Amino acid sequence: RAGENGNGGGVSLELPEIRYTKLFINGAFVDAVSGKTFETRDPRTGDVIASIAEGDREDVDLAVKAAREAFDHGKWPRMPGSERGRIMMKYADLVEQHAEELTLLESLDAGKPRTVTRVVDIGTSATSLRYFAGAADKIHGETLKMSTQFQGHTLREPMGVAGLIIPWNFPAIMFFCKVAPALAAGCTMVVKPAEQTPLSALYFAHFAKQAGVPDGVINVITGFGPTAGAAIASHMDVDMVSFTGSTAVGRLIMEASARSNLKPVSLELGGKSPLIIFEDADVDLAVDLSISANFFNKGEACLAASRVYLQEGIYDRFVKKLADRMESWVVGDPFDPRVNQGPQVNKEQYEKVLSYIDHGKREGANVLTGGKPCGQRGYYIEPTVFTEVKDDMIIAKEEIFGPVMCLMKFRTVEEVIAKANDTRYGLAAGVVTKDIDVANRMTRSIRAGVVWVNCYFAMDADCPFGGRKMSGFGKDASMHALDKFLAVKAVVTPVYDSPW
Ligand code: TXE
Repeated sequence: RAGENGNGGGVSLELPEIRYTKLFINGAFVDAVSGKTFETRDPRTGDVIASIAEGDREDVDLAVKAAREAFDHGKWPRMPGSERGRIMMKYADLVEQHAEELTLLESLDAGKPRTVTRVVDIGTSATSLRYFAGAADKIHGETLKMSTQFQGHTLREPMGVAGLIIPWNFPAIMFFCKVAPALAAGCTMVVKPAEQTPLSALYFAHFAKQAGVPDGVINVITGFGPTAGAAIASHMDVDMVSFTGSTAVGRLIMEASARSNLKPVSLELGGKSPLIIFEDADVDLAVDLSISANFFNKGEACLAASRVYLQEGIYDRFVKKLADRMESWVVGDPFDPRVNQGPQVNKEQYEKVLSYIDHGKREGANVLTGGKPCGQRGYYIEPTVFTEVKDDMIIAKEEIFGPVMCLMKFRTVEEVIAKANDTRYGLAAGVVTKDIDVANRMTRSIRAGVVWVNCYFAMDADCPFGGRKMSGFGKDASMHALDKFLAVKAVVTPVYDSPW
């Protein structure tokens, strides 16, 4: 039950030894030039897990130099794609062989339920590597007939040195979402994991080397955003940046690009996605989807559907069933297999979510479930459902990034289309209905990167992922992600005496 087990870590188990805590530059683990370190903490307790090297501008310079050398003169961009693919397959095998250890690390650092982490976070990482490994030898151009005097073809060449800046909510998935297509394309890279969750990226760097990825191709700089992250975004020798994080920092990344070398950027930012439930929906399915769309990963998901719109005729039935279902939802230590929801990632996020819950109460929304922190220690929050939410309340407009669901009513299809699109974001949406005509109308009308019908969070390596409007632009996953890391070059030659 919500709150009952939010006790800040009662499960004892053998935690893995933290083996990698330094920057990874040119194939070696090294201290930061400044010698500084920062602490990564266990969200169950707030206690320190390990001290990690704190990279800054000088370290980024060294990493970019190594990546530049590996790109300009190294083997990786020049080897046959099939060979890159073979090494990437080996890399995926290593991730899978160490899945248990990686699962513990990721669950510990990010406060994720261990059983889910094994399948979702670590499982998906290996899948993503294999997907792009298979693409590495299928990078084709086009032939261009042009006029009778000329013919052309296009080459798709690796972009160069990629800067990959990663958030803390899915550290492993986001690492491979960006690293795997960059590797397949033949790029070299400097990766900056989030300061809240630096552990898994350093292990992934180690496995890359073991798999045979040459030195300098993957460099990992742990450290903070305004220092290490900003140094990557403004670096004159970084050829592109792929970023996932907040909309505010996305803006800084574009500014840094504009002020430095105009590097292309792709941004995967925040969201305030709608889940729209029509009267004819299967109410059990609708309740299940609303729970996973809001409470999966304790709501720390850019795709979370924190605006749930219910057609009038289903509202009361839905609310009753949802309240019943939440009775068996367990918040607590993510290492306990019965637990559905772990702690928020850190104190800052915990306080941010609680302040949104306070806003909701003050603005007059009704608390159906939750509404409070839970447990004695750590960053646990009860899964919170607000009813009677009005469109202009702060909780209905801003990204909360925590376990908070807002329920709102609507009458007609036209009305809900307008409400769904009345947001600065455009990341995802869900529609629950048995009526194919309504479903088709909704999928065509909603301005978002993905619209799920009778499902939510259905993701795949082959399914493009990325938003519109202030949710950013550019795709992760799918062949569209590979395209980001490739530059198209047209090559033209004259043709004399063509018979055509
Ligand atoms: O994100 P930041 P924060 C949203 C979510 C969350 C809020 C704040 O609403 O509550 O953002 O989270 C690096 N130049 N999302 O503050 O700061 C930073 O070190 C370059 C949604 O943690 O955007 C980290 O590696 N890089 C999101 C990464 O950016 C900088 C996931 C993300 O951190 C930088 C995370 C700078 N000036 C938060 N400043 C999603 N789309 O899933 C920070 N960083």
